[in-house]
Amino acid sequence: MATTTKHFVAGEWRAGAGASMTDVNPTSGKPLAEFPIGTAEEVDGAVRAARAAFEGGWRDATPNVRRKLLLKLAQLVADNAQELGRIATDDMGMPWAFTMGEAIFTAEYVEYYAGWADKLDGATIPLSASNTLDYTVHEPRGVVAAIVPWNAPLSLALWRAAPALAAGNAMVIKPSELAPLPILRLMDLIAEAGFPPGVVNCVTGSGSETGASLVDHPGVDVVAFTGSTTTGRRVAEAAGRRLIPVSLELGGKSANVVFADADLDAAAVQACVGCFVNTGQQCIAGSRLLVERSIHDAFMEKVTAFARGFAVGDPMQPTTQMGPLISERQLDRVLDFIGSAKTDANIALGGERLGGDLADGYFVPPTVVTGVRNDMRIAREEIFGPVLSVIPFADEAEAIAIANDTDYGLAGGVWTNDLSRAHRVARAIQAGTVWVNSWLAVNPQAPFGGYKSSGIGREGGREAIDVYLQTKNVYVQLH
Ligand code: TXE
Repeated sequence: MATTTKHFVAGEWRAGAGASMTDVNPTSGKPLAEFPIGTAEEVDGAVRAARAAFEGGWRDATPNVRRKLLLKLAQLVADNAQELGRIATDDMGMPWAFTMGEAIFTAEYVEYYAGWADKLDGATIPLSASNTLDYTVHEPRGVVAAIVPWNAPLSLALWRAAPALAAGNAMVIKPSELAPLPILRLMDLIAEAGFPPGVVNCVTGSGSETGASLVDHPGVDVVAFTGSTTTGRRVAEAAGRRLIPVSLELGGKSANVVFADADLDAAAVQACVGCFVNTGQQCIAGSRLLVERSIHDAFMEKVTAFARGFAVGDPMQPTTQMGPLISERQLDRVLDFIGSAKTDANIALGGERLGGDLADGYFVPPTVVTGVRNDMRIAREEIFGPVLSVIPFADEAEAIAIANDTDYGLAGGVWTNDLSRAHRVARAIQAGTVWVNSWLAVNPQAPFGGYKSSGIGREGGREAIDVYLQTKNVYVQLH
């Protein structure tokens, strides 16, 4: 009998009042838990709890109090990395070795933003008017709604929560209906760290009911959303109606460009890792591999040889490198994309659902599709699966044109040993992150976010805090 989870509101666990949904383990296809679908009334209760906490003292908590609480939380997340990792692996299928690492890495994000809590200083501004003192202060906005996806639930929740809390806001988090459990465990750690009741609340449920109620709630002052571009547009429309700021981290279709003069062994490894990690379910997947025509065949031999060696299987095993897709729906979607390429391109590796011991889960192996044109569906839409679309190019100009011929602009990569070309191409790629001779690196200190339809705003670095703050200018007439 699967356990039934609760909402976390005003520092206490509250049973759901409405219907529930089943959370499924994607490795076994078996139910893991029942979780309540937060109703509009429950969302209202959570937003009111956040507002009460904000106005009842949290807004005025001194920066060093916020810093210490965040440092405590970072420590708890790191100390509980094994358990948090196991919960995430059961819930969404990323291998345990990686979900544990994700928890430890995410603790560093929280530490980093703890450091910002007491450094959000304003300015004194010299005016042309004499006898006037002018200064600015940055104030928290109030209640932040954070809508979180399933592909890295813990880190994507804390990438939002850490800067929002460092800035002095209260929040309501809505986890994805596909992987709510790591975030519910995080609520225990938030309480244990000592955050006052109501500062962080969590309401589970569907996007159409719970998520939409939260985004539309008049008590929400900022919406921070990570998810698909389609839903991101809906969220931005709702925020636009209420004229509140929104930060959107959306999808991608990133191009990884490999020139003939690159270190081809390193490029082949990273082309695979950058696309297949987390079963391709990452916004920064290097899902379009652009290869200079003169080295195409030799390079693709290296890529397919490495991809073939990926250990796919039970994500709780320490040697597993790739687990299942998140759901049966995602499995069907990925197979449909692969099917769409079968007539016009060449499936060089993978392409079929895995059976045998893995037949109950949603497993697809690393899949390499060669001979792809950039106008094909697999090259244009975000697949969110382990599918690498390989597109040949003749020269630098063509590579840049193909890389930028997309609605998305989250990331890009360039592999070359020519220093000038590396910088030229990095400058030309229209994306929020460009990796040179690497792929996948993200860091708390560095901004991360999208150009074009990949989003608005940045996570990481000082910039991530701005959306959670508003600036007040104070004029003081001196006599
Ligand atoms: O995403 P959704 P889904 C992409 C990826 C994937 C596809 C679908 O291509 O295959 O999106 O995934 C909440 N108002 N990414 O359906 O719908 C929802 O409950 C408010 C890329 O899971 O965008 C969940 O909490 N909230 C991405 C969150 O939005 C709503 C990560 C994301 O769900 C809502 C995830 C509404 N109207 C998917 N509708 C990335 N950038 O990494 C849904 N939600």
